[in-house]
Amino acid sequence: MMKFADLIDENVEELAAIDTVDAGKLFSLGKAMDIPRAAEHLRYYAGAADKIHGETLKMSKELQGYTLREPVGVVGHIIPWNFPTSIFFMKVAPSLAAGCTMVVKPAEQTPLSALYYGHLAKQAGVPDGVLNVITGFGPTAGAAICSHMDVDEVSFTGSTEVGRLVMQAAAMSNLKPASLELGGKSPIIIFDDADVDKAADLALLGVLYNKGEVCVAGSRVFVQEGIYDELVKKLSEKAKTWVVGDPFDPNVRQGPQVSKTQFDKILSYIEHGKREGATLLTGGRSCGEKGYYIEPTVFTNVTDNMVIARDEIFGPVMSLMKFKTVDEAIKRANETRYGLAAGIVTNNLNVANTVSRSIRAGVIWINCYFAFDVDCPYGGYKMSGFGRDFGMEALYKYLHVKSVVTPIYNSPW
Ligand code: TXE
Repeated sequence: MMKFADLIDENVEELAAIDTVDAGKLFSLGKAMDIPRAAEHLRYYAGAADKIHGETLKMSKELQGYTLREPVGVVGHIIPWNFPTSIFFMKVAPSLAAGCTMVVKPAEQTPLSALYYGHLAKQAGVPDGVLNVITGFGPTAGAAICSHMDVDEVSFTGSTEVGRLVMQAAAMSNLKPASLELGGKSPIIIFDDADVDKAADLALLGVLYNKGEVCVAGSRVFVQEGIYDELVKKLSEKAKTWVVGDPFDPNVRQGPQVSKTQFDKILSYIEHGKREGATLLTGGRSCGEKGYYIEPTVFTNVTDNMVIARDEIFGPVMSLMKFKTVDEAIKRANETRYGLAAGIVTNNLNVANTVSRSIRAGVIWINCYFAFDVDCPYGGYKMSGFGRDFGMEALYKYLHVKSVVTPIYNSPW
């Protein structure tokens, strides 16, 4: 795994370029974040590989008992297209360290880097048959993994709709455990005491990062009434300076959407928002003559029941909403079928503590957003799924606990 990480470091530029070509991701970010972090994740779990152990049990009878942690066996990993490298290693690194073998299916839109990683794994000395990359479409290759009788566990990241199918197929075949990381409609709550300039930057990044194709995108922004007008002004100014264009250009902050399907879906949500009566503060259209580029889009006057405030758009579209009290913010932030992430912007410790414990979501970022770390478990509540990636939680996901028991004396047991 250490050798595998070194080979990734040696090929950063090429790997970042592959994900840019495949997914429209910013080359600069791939080079600085996605690819080096893949190597970091391999090293983190490589360090854990020789520290996997069970416990000695205090049994109630005259028995001696201990647990072993054993690899679950063959794992099927199904990867989406928005982070082809990061999600590949989010799944592959802990399952390799756990001692599992695996079949990895990248998304049909972005299969190239996964194939490259298969090649690097071989070069690094990962034995044949341990890390298998199979490209293909969801309903065929993906579904085959989920219903296969010899796949012992499936780990899926993708849409909530397909998450249901994955679980169904797992249940109907060999009852393999499934972990699901699905969609989101995450809130960012900005309180009156926030620095308006910084809060506007955070909110914009929260929804525009990776052109909004992020499961934890902070697409519902709640702003307390005292700073609402000032924040709206700042957002409008800043959104206009956000450069959209060629993802290889270092000055560009937002590349093209991944596919025509995604591009059309986002534009149709924008039209829906206009029809429902939300006000377009900025953006709202595609940009340029060619390619799937969409303007950074901010809607104001959004109500909680509008479709743009409820559905995952998965694009550069923010819904801005005003609130009065802490209780109101908590209640409205929780009024979603999803529960992946939430952001809180305040300097008031009591407010930060209260809100972070009251939001039903797997990760809460206080005065930051996208603060991912390999040591920090990550996953959903509610219809955002279950099971945790990252941290030691992810390693345990790929390990069974086996109990071993023996009598201490020559007892009648
Ligand atoms: O996802 P799919 P799509 C959300 C986002 C996006 C929407 C649709 O809102 O607009 O989903 O994207 C494989 N059995 N997210 O249609 O279909 C597929 O081949 C097994 C959020 O591209 O869920 C791909 O590898 N596998 C999300 C993976 O599932 C199947 C990231 C994801 O594709 C399958 C992506 C099947 N029957 C989209 N059908 C996040 N949580 O980050 C498809 N797949």
